[in-house]
Amino acid sequence: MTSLASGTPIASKLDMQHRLFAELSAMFGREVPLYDKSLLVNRACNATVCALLGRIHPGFRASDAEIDRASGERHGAIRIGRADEYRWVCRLFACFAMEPHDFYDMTAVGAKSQPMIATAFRSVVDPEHRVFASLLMTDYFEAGMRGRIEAALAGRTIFGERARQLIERSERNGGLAWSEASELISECTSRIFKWTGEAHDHALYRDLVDGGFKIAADIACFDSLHLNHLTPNTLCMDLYTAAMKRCLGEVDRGWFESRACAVLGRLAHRLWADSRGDWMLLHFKQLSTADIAALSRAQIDGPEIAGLARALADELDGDKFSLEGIVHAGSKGLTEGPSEDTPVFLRQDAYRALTEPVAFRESDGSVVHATHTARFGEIEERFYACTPAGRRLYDACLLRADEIRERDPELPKQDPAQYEAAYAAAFLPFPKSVPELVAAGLCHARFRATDAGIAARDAGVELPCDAMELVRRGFAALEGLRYEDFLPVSAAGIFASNLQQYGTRSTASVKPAYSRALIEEILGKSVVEPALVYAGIEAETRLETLDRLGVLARIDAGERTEYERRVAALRAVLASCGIKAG
Ligand code: OOG
Ligand code: NI
Repeated sequence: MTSLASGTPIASKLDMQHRLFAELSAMFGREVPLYDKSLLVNRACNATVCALLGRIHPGFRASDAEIDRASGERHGAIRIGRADEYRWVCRLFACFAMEPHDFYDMTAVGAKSQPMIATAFRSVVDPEHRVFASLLMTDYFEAGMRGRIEAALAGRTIFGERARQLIERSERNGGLAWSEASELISECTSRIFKWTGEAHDHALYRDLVDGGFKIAADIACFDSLHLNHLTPNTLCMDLYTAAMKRCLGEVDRGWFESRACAVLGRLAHRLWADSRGDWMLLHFKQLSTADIAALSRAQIDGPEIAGLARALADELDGDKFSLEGIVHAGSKGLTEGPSEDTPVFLRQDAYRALTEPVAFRESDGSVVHATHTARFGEIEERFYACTPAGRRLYDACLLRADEIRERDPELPKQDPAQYEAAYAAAFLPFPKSVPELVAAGLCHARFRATDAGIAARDAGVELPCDAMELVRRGFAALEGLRYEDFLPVSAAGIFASNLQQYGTRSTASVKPAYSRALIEEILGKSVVEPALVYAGIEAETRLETLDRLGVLARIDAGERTEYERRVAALRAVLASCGIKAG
């Protein structure tokens, strides 16, 4: 452990990150009671999935701490008003080992456009939490409105003196002592990201909302970077969304039980067929391949599944889950992302934005009591990272899936089974298992030599030099890389869909164009290209595996050069973030 000049140990930035997110989650739970309830619902659903796993793998038991970890928050979203604030946010997250990843231009997504550009802060090599941080582009607006927004933002101070001092100290010393880290976390939860229920300039607020710019209103008239949402992780999206519908009073108990039975039955079937344990490896980071290979397997029958569904329904009927007295706008009822059977990128769902009271302080000293609708509750389930070819195929499938929704917007409600089948049909071109996805060049994986492979090499067996052939014959193994970023394109859709409002159009005389270079200039830092990281990890582990199995010298020279180029690109990214390779 490294220490400061005083000899005090430096806090691990990753540990600080876990603490920050635990405390943000506690803060958000106090601010938004429905979020707190949704965490309970999610935990109950994840515990049910773990119980199912325990039946299928009789040796498997998840401890309370493991269920907590699997159920925790995975991302948050904040919206920022000024470029200087954006740079401070970047410097703040760097104290928690979170670097900007990817450039999202929300102004250029057709009808879903918003006056925002964005990046996501997360750690490069050990991502657990992430924050989607967008910046309002005031030059998207005509001069008059632009001036009003900038004036409303000019007076605010998001980062106080102490927060800035701590960030600078962390930069100077390479980290903070725990006492300082705790202070910085408390700056985050008591000021920077705290919801105050106070705003200013109600006239501007109304004009922005009436003009369709609800997101700009959520930024320009407030004095903190309040969290828009925090998104926990589910082990089974369809079970969670059914449970939330039940708790929000949208469906009756009979509907819930039959849906839970169907969903758990489908999952049981998948887990049963998954002899390599890919699903468990993806959903439980703490489990190793050896742990999973050691698990025994048992059949589970219909009545047992019905029993699990009934027990969950009983639990959700308890007082703890009662939403009585909590105002809400219902669930969105549409899951974004790939179909249920296609394990790429991530799936997300949400409950709709809540209408909350806000007091507007006016310049003449008066107070206007009004409401604000922006904060919503999301949930996510993460799958595998796509290659560029996988991404193109995803985009093409999504286009077809969107057509199904547009053709008949009522279908998901009227005939969920038919809608699900049609949505899944749109994603048929995707194979559904990790080895097939990797073999088709659609998803990334990490490779390793197996004991059998090493024994064969030692025995002088002539091994093939194709990595997938080595996997097929058991000399190597692969593990899909989890996707750690945001849903392509649909981030903009997420802004819109939770507000029940579609996109915006620039009112500037010439719509400005925004670029990665611009966001890097604002941040004072280069933005990590996640595609290089996924491809680099895959290339590095492919080369290592082939080398360990003694076949590296036999692979095609062009292929080898390409993998080495990808490894060099990964190293360059890591070096630019101050991370040592290896
Ligand atoms: C951010 C929207 C993006 C996601 O999950 O894609 C996002 C926002 O609404 O501010 O959080
Ligand atoms: Ni989100």
